[in-house]
Amino acid sequence: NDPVVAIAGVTGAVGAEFIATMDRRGFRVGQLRALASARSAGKTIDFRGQKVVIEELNDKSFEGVDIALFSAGGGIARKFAPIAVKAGAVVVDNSSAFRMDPNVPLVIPEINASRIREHKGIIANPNCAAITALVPLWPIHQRNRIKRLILSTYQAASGAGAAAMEELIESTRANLKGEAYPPKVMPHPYAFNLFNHNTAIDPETGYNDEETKVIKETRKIFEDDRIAVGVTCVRVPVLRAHCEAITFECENPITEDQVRAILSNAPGVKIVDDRTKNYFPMPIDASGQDDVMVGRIRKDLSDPSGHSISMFVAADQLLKGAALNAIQIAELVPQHAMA
Ligand code: 11C
Repeated sequence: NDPVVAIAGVTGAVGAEFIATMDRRGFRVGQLRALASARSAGKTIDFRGQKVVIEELNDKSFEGVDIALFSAGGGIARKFAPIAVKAGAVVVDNSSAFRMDPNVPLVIPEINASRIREHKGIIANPNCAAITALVPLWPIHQRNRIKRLILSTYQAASGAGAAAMEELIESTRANLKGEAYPPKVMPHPYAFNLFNHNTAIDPETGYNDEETKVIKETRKIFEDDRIAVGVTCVRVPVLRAHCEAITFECENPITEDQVRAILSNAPGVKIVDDRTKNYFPMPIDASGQDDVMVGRIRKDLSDPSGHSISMFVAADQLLKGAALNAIQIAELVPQHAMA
């Protein structure tokens, strides 16, 4: 009796990775309901050797559904996730719509899988920039509380969707041919350029929305309201893996060897830190991989007290940043275990 699984947003970049990740992990699916906007209705997707016809997402889409995976943006989630819950489904939502709702668990399974059982129908998948930083920081935080965190992101096109990935490829091609390419999806030219994350800036704080999400989500996931977080989020011309330069200050002294020892056993983390070969985490290596790669682990020389470490991380935005984390959550809901 395998669960009936719906995917809302099946034609997007994350939707495609839901399908691939379910396949690769042997995620049990009795029946797949592929949901998207009217534009895609009637087309098909391949799932385990079968063609599945895409249906338009509507009020009736979730009847009989056990698990609904949403990657369709905040507006769609706000409208349809409550309908799915009412129909009896457990929703794992990738958008930011419900993340800060106190009744909604915000879950990275390596950190707080136990929160899943408190759900009231919706479980939120965190922001990808938050997931990328927090997977390796959590095991350190547990042993030696991180009281201050400063991170700068180098975010890939995939975080802005399949159309942004396309824009990166097409604008790079146009540039190399000496042709003009007016940006369509991104606010600025993307080829051979980088810019402030393409979300609104809070006029008072000067922080963009992505930065504000990382700050709030870190505190919720770590269940630590006192952690001081400073973030700068930047979009770079990379296709699908986010990188981050991270510096953190712990309550007690910490050495780079201690960090290496902790991270060498940490779930979801792979150390890539070869100083002799100048080989460290790169988006090209992180793409298609499940683990968050961590390297450049070193003492933060701006803190002579020895409480601070700097490091550089990379993770596939579409996998651990989105589809993989959501499927890991779905694997742990009773509807998957017991259907
Ligand atoms: C990006 N992290 O790379 C974003 C995409 O809050 O889930 C997803 C935004 C979110 O642009």
